Parts: sequence; structure tokens; C-alpha cells
Amino acid sequence: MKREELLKGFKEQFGYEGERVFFSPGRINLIGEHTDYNGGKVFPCAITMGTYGVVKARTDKEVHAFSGNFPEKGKLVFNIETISYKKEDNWTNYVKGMIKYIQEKTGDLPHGFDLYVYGTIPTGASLSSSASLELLSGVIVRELYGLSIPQLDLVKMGMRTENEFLGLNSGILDQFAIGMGKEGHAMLLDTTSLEYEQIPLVLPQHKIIIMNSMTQRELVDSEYNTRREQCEAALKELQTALDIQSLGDLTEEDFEENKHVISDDVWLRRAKHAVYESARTERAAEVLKKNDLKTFGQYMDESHVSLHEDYEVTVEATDLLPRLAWEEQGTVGARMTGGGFGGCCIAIVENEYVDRFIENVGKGFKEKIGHEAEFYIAETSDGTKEWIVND
Ligand code: GAF
Repeated sequence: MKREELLKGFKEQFGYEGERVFFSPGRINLIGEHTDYNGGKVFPCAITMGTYGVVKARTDKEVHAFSGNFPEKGKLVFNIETISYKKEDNWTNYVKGMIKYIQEKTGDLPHGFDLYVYGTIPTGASLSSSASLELLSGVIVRELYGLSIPQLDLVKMGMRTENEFLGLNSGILDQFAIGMGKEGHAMLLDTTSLEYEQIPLVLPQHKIIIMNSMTQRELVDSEYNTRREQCEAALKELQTALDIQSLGDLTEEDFEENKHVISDDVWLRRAKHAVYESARTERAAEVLKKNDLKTFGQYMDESHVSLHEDYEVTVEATDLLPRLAWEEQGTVGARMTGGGFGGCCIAIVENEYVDRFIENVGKGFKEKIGHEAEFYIAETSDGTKEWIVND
């Protein structure tokens, strides 16, 4: 994305020059799915597909926001003194949520701003376009008003925006990956303690391919919340036998020894996924540190199977992509990524096979599903920050 194009977009809308430009990445999760709200481990990285924002302070208390992705919606306007969720305010509800929680922390902001936003993350593709916008808004507000708010606090406010302002019961994975990302690294996060480790993700012989199933995510919110409730129900029963706070506290052995207390087979399978996936994620990060990509790929494959069989968050299209990928020469590992019920999968593939991989997987997908999948090469990125020229 060219900086001049963003500045031009701002000027076209507001009639004068924008002052500052910011970038917020998207994310892929390499492994550790549906573990974050279970107190387990996740292992995501921020990617260069993301959301850009151009901003200039106003003298009144209003925010005027325009998205180059939704020009038909025109400029959406709200007042920072009377912030509330309104469905018709569409994507700006994410901006509002962040302003609300920042004002709660640091006091009322002195004035509003004009904002031009443009995103390169396909929407509904499970690459976290909403968390990207949340962190973008948070960092913009912090920098514009010279506030002193640690990035991790903005991450938590992003999650509050989802949970309390938008009413989606998600964990901290997406906001963390986007706010705390580091180019050339993936982040192993313990979602209970919020301790994390940046682990180099430099793969000169391989590419990480994002495979977009272009499948509309359906029932995602209700199914997501149901998974969460099922894990909570299993946890409650396990707590009658064990002194644990979350499923993430359990080893696989503890789980096997105590799983008989879970009264419902579906709850048992959900909990099993959460426990095994968290352990797998920790091991995957360890083998990556030792450059054992082959074993890392096997963990990715196992993760996918568990998400398909025990957690049941795949749909035909997102289950097919990894299976086609596994058939291809040069594939190290493949799995769905993100919340599931459609969206994207990822695969790690040896450089020399990438073109053939995309051709073959694309062909097999089209034959079975009837529409084209899209493929992107993932590149890691830093977390959300101002785009300083010559940075
Ligand atoms: C979605 C949620 F927003 C995350 O918190 C996480 O639970 C993920 O699904 C599944 O791992 O992206």
C-alpha cells in the first residue's frame, strides 16, 4: 500500500491534508486454536496484510470516519462525549469502543479527529480485520493525544471492545498478536499469565501460504459462544476432582485420568481439544526453536484433525484445503486458522513447490466446492504503530 494513496484518500474526503499515518497488521495463528479463552497457549504472528489509518485532529468533539473499503457508507460521525453502540454506525463501533475504554482510563479526550481507513485484509476471512481496526484506533488515539498507555493495555481494551461493546465472547489471541507482533517472529503466549516469548520465524526455504476458502462464515458468533460454554461446563465438572482454574492448567495425563467426571460426550471432546491443543502448541514452539520444521508441521496437521473431529469448527471448504495440501509434495503442515466455520487455512510449503501447490490445491478445491479459493503468501509484521517515513 502506498502512503501517497492513503493521504490522497484522506484529502479527497476531508478537503485538506491528513497529518499522520498508522498501520495495524492482521494475524494468522500458526497453532493453538480455541485455547485462549481456556487459559491455554497460542502461537500467532502478525502479518503485513492489515489496516491503515490517516488522521488529523479536529477542534470539536466529533470523530468523522471514512473507510475506503466501504465508500458507500460515506462519512460516519459520532461525538466522543456520548459514545454508545449503534448498529448503523457499522465499523466505527470498533473505534468507539476503544475511545470509550481509553477515556475511562485516562479521562476525557480534549477533541475529536478525522479518520480515513483502508484495509487490505479480506473481511470475514478469519485474519482478524476487526482486532486490526481496534488496535489501529487505540494506537491512533494514544499517539494523537500523547497519552501514556502501554501497548498491552490497548490489547486488553481491544478484547473488552469485542466482549463488552460488541458482545462477542472472544479471547485475547487476535488483539495480542496484532498489538504485540514483531516482524520475523511468532509469539508464544500463555493466555492465563499473559507471559509471552517472541520466537524467530524465519523460513528461508519455505513460504507460509494463506488459503482463503472464500466461504461466508455462518453462525460464527453463536457457535463460537456455544464452544466456550461447553468448555466451561466440562471445566466445572473437572473442578469437582481437580484444583484447576482453567482447562489450560491441565496436562494431557491429568485429563486422561479425570475425564470420566465429564458427563457429556460433546463437552468431553471439546475439553480434550483444548487440553491437547495447548500442550501441542507449547511443543510446537519448542521444536520451531530447534528448527525442526518437520515436527512442527506434524503438530499443525494434528491440530487441524482435532479442530475437525473434536472441536467441530471446520466446514467442508476449510476441512478440504488442508487435506488437499497434505497431498502435495513440499507441504510441511497445514491447518485451519482462526475461529473457524469458514475463513482461512494456512500451509507451510517448500519454496520450489509453491506455484504447483497453489495450482493443484486451487484446482482440487474448485472441482469439489465449485468456487475459487484465494492464496496469499504470508509475511510477518510488527504490531500496530505509526508509519514513520524511513522507518
Ligand atoms: C477467534 C477469537 F477472536 C479468538 O479469541 C480465538 O478464540 C480464535 O477465534 C480461536 O482460536 O479469532
